[in-house]
Amino acid sequence: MGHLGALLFLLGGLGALAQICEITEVDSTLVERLGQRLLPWMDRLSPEQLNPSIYVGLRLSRLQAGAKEAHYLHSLKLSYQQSLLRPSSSKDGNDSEAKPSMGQLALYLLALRANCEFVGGRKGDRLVSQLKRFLEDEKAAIGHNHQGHLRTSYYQYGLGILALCVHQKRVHDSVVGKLLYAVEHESHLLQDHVSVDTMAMAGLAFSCLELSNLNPSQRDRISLALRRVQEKILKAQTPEGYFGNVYSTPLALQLLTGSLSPTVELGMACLKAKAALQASLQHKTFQNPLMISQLLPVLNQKSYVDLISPDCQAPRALLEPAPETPPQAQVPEFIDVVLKVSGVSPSYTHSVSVPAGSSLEDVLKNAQEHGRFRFRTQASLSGPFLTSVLGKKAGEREFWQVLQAPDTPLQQGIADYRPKDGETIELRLVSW
Ligand code: B12
Repeated sequence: MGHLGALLFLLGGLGALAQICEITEVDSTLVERLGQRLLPWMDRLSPEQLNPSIYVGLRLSRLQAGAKEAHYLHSLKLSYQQSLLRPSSSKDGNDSEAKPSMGQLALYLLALRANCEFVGGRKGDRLVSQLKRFLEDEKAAIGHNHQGHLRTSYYQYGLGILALCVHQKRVHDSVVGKLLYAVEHESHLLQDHVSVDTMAMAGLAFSCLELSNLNPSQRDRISLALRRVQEKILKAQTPEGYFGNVYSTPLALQLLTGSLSPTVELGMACLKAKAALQASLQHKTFQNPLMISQLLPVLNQKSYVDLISPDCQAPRALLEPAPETPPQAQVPEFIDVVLKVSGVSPSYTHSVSVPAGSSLEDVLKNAQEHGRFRFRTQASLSGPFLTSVLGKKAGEREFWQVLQAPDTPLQQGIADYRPKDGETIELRLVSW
């Protein structure tokens, strides 16, 4: 067991293990810097750019954005109510604005709860019915034999159940049953890079159901599934200490923090994860606002499950905008990046020259401007999602995977990843 194990064993005896997954000693300037990175996003109020996850993350943190925050929630309410409650095909035939997905509606409901509101009234009830309908449709898509495919994902399915749960809205046992089955049999949840995130989200939904006792006849099955999720996440710990990868670690820690069955093994794993995460904060690994929004609650010892009874009076420090860094007047250094596309014919390989520090999206734009390369993206809460390359659109259950050649999938999207000189980036059409 070693010294560390012995210490944890002792702490366990003292009942202190439950807090061992909590991150308490992070430098407050590092946390503040994370919060500051969210501020510019709070000025982007177009329906495409509004992101309820940012609001949730901030409210569960120890930081606040002053008047901006209330204004942001107001914009979220206007946008989500308008698009969700508008009939599917408006009279003017202009229905080009996509309606929020199941997961986006769920995040919106979490945002309301983060402001200590319960959905209610006629409009609120319609949103709840809509989310329940989404879940019922997905349940039907999975089918009796559990072999069918969801239109969204188990991640969004879990998010939907969690959002209804924190509003104390009961969903049918059969809806919860599909998520339980998926965790019990797990094959559907194990899609490489997304499995820990999905497991964690399912676990957060189960934690909420367990605490709220909304589905009493499934109580034992829920507790067992929760333990199973915890075990799977612990097994997915990398040698560096991350659960899955650095970006799934915040959600995993949200789940483990609230664990009702702390063990020595859990304590050791969390200590390692905390150290790894703290090192990554020093290295500015968290730039994406969605990722920051999932991390901030963890740095405040909170999780989405705390939205069952949020503390809206807790003191939070006011965020000041980050001081502007003066633009550098140097002549930019150029780098060469090789862009390779497989899965299309004729195949495509081309070298692109861009200023050092450019994002992969800049590389793609440059290739498009100067050659036959073509690409399209769709806005999402994580940023621009690559949907089509060289005229080939990813079909159902397919996506354009982004890799560093020869075979390493990137852990960031095209807007965030900054290739280095001489690197080869491959875009590969794959099924999931
Ligand atoms: C499900 C999922 C996928 C599915 C999405 C399709 C589906 N079945 O729904 C698939 C497998 C296709 C996928 C692909 C990718 N993913 Co993914 N994905 C997720 C997951 C688990 C849930 C997303 C979700 O539903 N959110 C909730 C809804 C309400 O939000 P949304 O914005 O409406 O959801 C859409 C976007 O998230 C988009 N999407 C999914 N992944 C990514 C990644 C990026 C960078 C972008 C811009 C968009 C995007 O698909 C969702 C459905 O339409 C998250 C986990 C997490 N912690 O957030 C990872 C996550 C967002 N993905 C990630 C990554 C890295 C990718 C890839 C870049 C991997 C790669 N090397 O190719 C690709 C995207 C490439 C591209 N074409 O642009 C990282 C992002 C980390 C970061 N730094 O931002 C996450 C956090 C996983 C992780 N721990 O590494 N993903």
